[in-house]
Amino acid sequence: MIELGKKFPKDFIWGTATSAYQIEGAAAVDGRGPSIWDTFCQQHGRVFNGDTGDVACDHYHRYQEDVALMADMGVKAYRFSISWSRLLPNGKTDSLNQSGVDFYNNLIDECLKHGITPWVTLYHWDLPDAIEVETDGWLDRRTADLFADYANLCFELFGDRVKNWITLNEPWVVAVLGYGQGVFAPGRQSNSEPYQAAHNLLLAHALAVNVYRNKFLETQKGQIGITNNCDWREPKTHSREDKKAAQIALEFFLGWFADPIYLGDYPQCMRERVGNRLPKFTDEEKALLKHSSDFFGLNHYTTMYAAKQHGSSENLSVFGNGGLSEDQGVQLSVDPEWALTDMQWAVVPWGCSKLLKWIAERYGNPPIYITENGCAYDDTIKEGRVDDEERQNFMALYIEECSNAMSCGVDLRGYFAWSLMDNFEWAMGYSKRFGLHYVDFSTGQRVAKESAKWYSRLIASSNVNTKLGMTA
Ligand code: PNW
Repeated sequence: MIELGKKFPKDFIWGTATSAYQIEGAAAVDGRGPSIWDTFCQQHGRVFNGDTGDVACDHYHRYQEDVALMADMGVKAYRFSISWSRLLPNGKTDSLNQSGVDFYNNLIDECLKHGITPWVTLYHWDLPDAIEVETDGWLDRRTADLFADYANLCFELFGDRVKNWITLNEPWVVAVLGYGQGVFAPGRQSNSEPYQAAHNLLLAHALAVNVYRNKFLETQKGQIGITNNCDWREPKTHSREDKKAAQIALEFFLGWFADPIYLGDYPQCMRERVGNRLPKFTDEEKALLKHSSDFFGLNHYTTMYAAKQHGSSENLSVFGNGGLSEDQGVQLSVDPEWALTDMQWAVVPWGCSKLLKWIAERYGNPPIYITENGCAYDDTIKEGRVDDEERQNFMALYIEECSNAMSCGVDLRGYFAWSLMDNFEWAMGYSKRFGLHYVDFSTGQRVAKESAKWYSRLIASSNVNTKLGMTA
């Protein structure tokens, strides 16, 4: 383990990540307006056990304790998100909520006080409900403009101290799970809306970056980018068909969002296969999008086999009825030998290095930050101790593959563990534990799992200057 730490450069950024709706709670406290996740949770049968983010980890009231947990671990960076409707209850800049401003100011200052660099995500899925109602959410181009206004406000309020901005978290999930399968807010099912929503999300990202670069960059001197999620897709066999299927699957997953930013338009295979359900960018929009990310934010969790689909598109696991699997003509599967996490996601560490290399090759070796990686296990606490060996193994193996990719020339600059603590796992409610800290949701008590201690030692060892044998 100590050896593993030494493989990383001293300035490698080790962090932990969370998001607002998953941890803050205080949903109706101090003037916060509802988001689409608040209303989604109210709908019967949407979220496991009827769970909601009303209280969650009560991070809104316990943020000092939570920053202290990170300080104890020695993490260098904390990735969190701002709740748009806590800052702007109706989504628009005429509704500024001073308590929200105070909360994020306090949180940022608390991080800085402990030498922890804030990495702020502007949008982690919690669209103000007022916008959903008024403009039809991400199906509406006006939502992109409202996002840019909100982003502008955040740069103005917090940009003196925040130097690392992430516009959107995982627009793929918003599009596919929110508008394709309907299992996430706003709960719509369609085979065309995901493409429409994705298009407006991409424009929202580009508009916000444009605001930052034109108005704030010169004085604030930060960096801004987007975080996309992608699994690895391994060809199921060596056949040319399956290799092509894996490539198509990756282009539909990551290329959908990264190609417009790095290459100027949607992947060719998407334009061919989706036809007129895929919106087109104007030349002006293409120019706005191209080079609109200073770094490549990547959330990575798992791997599946891809094969050319023969016959009908039934039985397509998580990609079920979104229309997207039909569009790809790809059959996904997992190897029965692969271990599964509590999310039923396969543990395939080598998929991580393969994906990193694929990104480096396709997009010209951009600086990459893994802004999420981690796993859910059914952790239990015994006499104050949470022995989550599986999580330590998972992280050690994935981090080892990060190091392997770096020795092949991939420009990986940081790793953020998902998550700092157990939290509201969206449609799975509180039934899935991703945390490095165990949270007792009836009392709010946090307990460092063994994985948190392990991660802390890893970080400390990577700070050791091997030549001098001294700590940084
Ligand atoms: C990410 N999928 O979500 C999110 O950024 C986090 O908020 C979340 O807690 C974490 O990963 C764990 O789930 C995803 O179905 C949700 O492919 C679903 C998928 C991928 C990522």
